[in-house]
Amino acid sequence: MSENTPPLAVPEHSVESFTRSFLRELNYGRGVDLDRASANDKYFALSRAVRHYLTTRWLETLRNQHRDQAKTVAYLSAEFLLGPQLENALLAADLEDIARDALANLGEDIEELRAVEVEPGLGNGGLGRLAACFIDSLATLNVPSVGYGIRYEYGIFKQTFVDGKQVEKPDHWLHLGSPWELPHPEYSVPVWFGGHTEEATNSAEGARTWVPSWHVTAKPYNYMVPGYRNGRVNTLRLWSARARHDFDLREFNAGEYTEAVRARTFAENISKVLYPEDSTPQGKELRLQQQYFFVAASLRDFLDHVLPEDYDLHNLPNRITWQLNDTHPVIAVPELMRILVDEKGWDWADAWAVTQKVFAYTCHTLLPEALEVWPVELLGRLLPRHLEIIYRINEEFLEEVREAFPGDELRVRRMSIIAEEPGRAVRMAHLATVAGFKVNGVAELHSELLKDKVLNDFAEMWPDKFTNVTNGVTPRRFVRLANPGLSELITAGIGDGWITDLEQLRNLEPLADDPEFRRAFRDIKGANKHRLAQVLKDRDGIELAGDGMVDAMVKRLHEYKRQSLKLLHIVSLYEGIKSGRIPLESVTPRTFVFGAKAAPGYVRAKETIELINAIGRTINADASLEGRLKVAFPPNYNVTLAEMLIPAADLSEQISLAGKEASGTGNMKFALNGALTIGTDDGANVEIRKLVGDDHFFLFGMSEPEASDLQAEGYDPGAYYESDPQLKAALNLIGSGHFTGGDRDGAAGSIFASLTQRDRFMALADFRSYMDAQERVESAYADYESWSRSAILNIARSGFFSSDRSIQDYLDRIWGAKPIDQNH
Ligand code: CRA
Repeated sequence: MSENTPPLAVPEHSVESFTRSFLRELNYGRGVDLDRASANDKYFALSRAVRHYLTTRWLETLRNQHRDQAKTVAYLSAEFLLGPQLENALLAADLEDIARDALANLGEDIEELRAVEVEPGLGNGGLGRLAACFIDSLATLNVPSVGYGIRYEYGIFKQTFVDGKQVEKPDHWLHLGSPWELPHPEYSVPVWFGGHTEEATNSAEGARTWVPSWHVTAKPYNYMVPGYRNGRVNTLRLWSARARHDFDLREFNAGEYTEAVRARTFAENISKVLYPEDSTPQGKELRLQQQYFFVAASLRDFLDHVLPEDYDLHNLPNRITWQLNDTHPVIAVPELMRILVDEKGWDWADAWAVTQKVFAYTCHTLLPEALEVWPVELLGRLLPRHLEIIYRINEEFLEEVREAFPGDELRVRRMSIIAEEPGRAVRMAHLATVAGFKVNGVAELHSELLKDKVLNDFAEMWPDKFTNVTNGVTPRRFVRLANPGLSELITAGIGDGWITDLEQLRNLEPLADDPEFRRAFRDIKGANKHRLAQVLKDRDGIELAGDGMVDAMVKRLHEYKRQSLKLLHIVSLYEGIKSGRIPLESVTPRTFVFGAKAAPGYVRAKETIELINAIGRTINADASLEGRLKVAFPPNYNVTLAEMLIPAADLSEQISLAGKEASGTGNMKFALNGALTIGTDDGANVEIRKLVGDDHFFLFGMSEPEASDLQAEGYDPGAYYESDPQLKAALNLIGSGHFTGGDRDGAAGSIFASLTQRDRFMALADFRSYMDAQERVESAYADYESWSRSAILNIARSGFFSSDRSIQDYLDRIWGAKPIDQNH
């Protein structure tokens, strides 16, 4: 569109105008009358009508971006766990009431149409959801930015339970189409793989020529990312892989029809499915193909299409930061070097100087086994030129190390980008740390541990490179949309400024002492529990324990997160009641809610799911516990369910072993919705506790230094088992097969053995302290008046955990903080 084209007008914000848009979309877009329209037709027409209101802003944003050539943040992420789009678009466009009324006038219920949407589950857990919160905040904060990722045809699997065991079903989220994506099949980027390298055709120092052997085409799908009512609509650009040509004609003519089609399928596999691993790297070739695929397309997109043709790339650091969301996109580093040296003919030193100023790296883990490593053989076969570039980066880097620490060859080996043992492999976190101008952790404790442990050698060499940006969550989705009752109450109390300035929640503090306000808060919590109870009943036939406490542990299933410790608490309560040690009347009525997917290949995690379900079955079927204890484990925990569940929770379980959870973001969502946390001193729990205050947080367990000391001394879970009779009784009950129909060999036996013999994440060591904290929870909850005061204070003091604040920190500390050499 030329600069002079008059902008489209935003359609009028009225029921009439919206109705017209809706019907037009139904007739022209779907080719049906209202009478004959399916729910999907109506959902599409509704979504498209909402989109009209955002499109003008979107085009404006793109036009301005093109005109201003302002510094842009490109968020490179293999995952964006977006959640339902319609509600967010309605909110951003300020159309919630108008759309509801328009549909009601036509005899339609907007809630029913909303239910048609299949959420795009293009992420595993925290990391992917964080990316989605960040692009929301980037748009709301008016930052010129673009998200780049992969349009997986299949997102995170759909979890079902069969006999209590997890069974994965493919998530074909696109089977009815998606009204939110705008494909541009005519605009595509080739991505090359394989082959060999040859002597360069240009004379640049360090150049080689890559002669690749096969390629695929990356086709973009654009998604609107609307800011909250600020007129900005950013773009999320997800790439889909297509075979370069429909058929190889030679093969086709020779009668090799199936062979030709097979090659096509092979290429298109690249964007077929999200790897369902969380905090575990997938050393699979296809995974590396995915990474290079989206990164190469994204770099090309920016360099060839966003920048003006005559742009002097020496100025790139003023124009862009590529933020690397964990190591998944790190192959972008050698890719940019390759473009600058081999294609543009820059000398190596010039190219490296620019490359080092445009990438910043966020690390999301502390588990050493979660750091990505690519075998040299694999990387060299798939991307031979990139491997050469990595070798040279490493050579020069190790020279620097030797200069800084003469004679310290052990250090050189530790820091090398290339690991020698067990096989030669590229350590992607090292490459990211060497190339990035900043490296950040995702919570204070995590960033400290990165500096002191995981990346300690690097922090000693470049102390200024390291910084912290504590994670955050978007208050639009996780308070305003998920909890309309609470949002209205807050707005009635302090105005609606909190939606974009979450620190304003502080103004709620005095209201925590107002009995009226507390009563209103309790009513809302009660209504949210009823809403949850209804949904769980309809969806899964699950009953809650009356109006009792809702105690929630929702997150990926992982040993370090310690769902097993939660089970030990439940079983110990149960055992205590059954043996008469705990009087039934003294037990707080409560429903333990779990939500957790296990990676399909993670056996222990799947056994834990089986055990949760087995324990749940036993407790839920026990008539004597009716109205006291329930275990609810709805399958397929996702963003949609999170929005239903979190607002209903009283207690938030954040019980990882200290030093293992990088941040956690569920913990923030719960606090913001007025749940109290029972948690270890881990990840962002540390900051939550500091802000809300010790009196309003149930801390338990070893600190990180205590845990690592105990590990170093030699941890013996057997000693805890033997010395704590209640712990022993709970474990024995599990081990005896009591919950598994007498079966001691399957999940129950395996988890019993692993906890008593190895207990890698020291659940047994923290058991006693956890039980004590649970007792404090019970007595605090008995005074629900004072509990609700604490809950309100949790909300009032959690404004820090807005992703708007995180993005502001990224702007201050990373994207804008480092003065960039204009003259380079
Ligand atoms: N699994 C961490 O474990 C953190 C998120 C987002 C994780 C969480 O503690 O809140 O990232 N790490 O920063 C990760 O994916 C590759 O590492 C996560 O989601």
